[in-house]
Amino acid sequence: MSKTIVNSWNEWDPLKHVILGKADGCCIPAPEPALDAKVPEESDMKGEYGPRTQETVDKANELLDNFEKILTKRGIKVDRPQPINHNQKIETPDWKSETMFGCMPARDVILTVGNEMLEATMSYRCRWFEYLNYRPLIQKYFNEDSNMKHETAPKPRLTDLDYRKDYLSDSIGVQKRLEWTKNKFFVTTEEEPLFDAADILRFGKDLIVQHGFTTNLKGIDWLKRHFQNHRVHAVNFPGDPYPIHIDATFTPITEGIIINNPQRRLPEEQRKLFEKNGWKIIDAAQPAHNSPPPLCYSSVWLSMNVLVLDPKTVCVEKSEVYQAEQIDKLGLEVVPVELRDAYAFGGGLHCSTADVFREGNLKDYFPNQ
Ligand code: DAV
Repeated sequence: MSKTIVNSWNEWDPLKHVILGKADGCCIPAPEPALDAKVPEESDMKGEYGPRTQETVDKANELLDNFEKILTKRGIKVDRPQPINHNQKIETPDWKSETMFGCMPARDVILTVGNEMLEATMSYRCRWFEYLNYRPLIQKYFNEDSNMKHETAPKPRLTDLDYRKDYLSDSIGVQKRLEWTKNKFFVTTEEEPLFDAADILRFGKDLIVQHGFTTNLKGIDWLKRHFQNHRVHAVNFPGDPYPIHIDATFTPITEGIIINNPQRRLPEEQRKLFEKNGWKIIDAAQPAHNSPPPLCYSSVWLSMNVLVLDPKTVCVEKSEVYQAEQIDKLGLEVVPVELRDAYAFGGGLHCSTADVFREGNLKDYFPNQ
């Protein structure tokens, strides 16, 4: 038997091996239908695209390298992707895109479930080829671990049929957006299965998946059929005008406790699964900032985008003092990690990482369904 390299069933078991993204060559992608729906109307990014400045790349990489050191010191093996040139035109028979995006948020692309690493379909054209940054690592795991499964979801066509034209307007307004997202009228249609890996949280036998801009119901159906030994649950969070990725909205911080964005509460009906099984869903603390850093897609709620190292230890972004205080009061150790100046490259501590190995086996945390 070869060595087990890939094994991770949930978000909180002791982390031993992780992929951490890089900021190299990251581009602000050119306009495209799904992306336009996500960039907030008042954002400083509207209309901008092309490579980010070397100065901001260097700063983000300095912080990411430091994050690597913190993890390594705690005995966690850290692997880094091999960045491809993101600043090049790409195309398929169906579309062209001026640039790609980058390889900082590894979590968006790779979903690890047990011994399997699954490359998500992704839902933006500029991110269609993003898996290539991670292929050297995944190939290595495949070669070294004879039990590891390398899977890739069906590549989507991403034609205009995948996106609702209603979202192309520049002046929808937050009120209308909130109404639409509450009614699950998202930018992506049900043309074909779509999902980003960061819409999925792993709770042993149960996978919790956010239905929103980046993951559609067909994508969730695909996941159900793919993970036949799991129970796959769709959730949605009214109150979020730009619902992409679950990890600034709903975050398990240890077994039994989830922090939920108080502006994006899980609807009553969907809370039952957690409550019936003795899990607590509590409001997350307020973010320490009133606005995101410059040229950043994500909201201030990256405050909740924590990386759990083990059931008693949580990495929290260094400036997020309220979030740190809340986690500390819950009796967990907080490891502060400075990363705010890397947020613009694709997210926070959870986004920038993808699990390779956590101790522990497949367990049923929700026996009462
Ligand atoms: O609140 O902007 C960010 C999630 C990034 N993976 C937000 C969601």
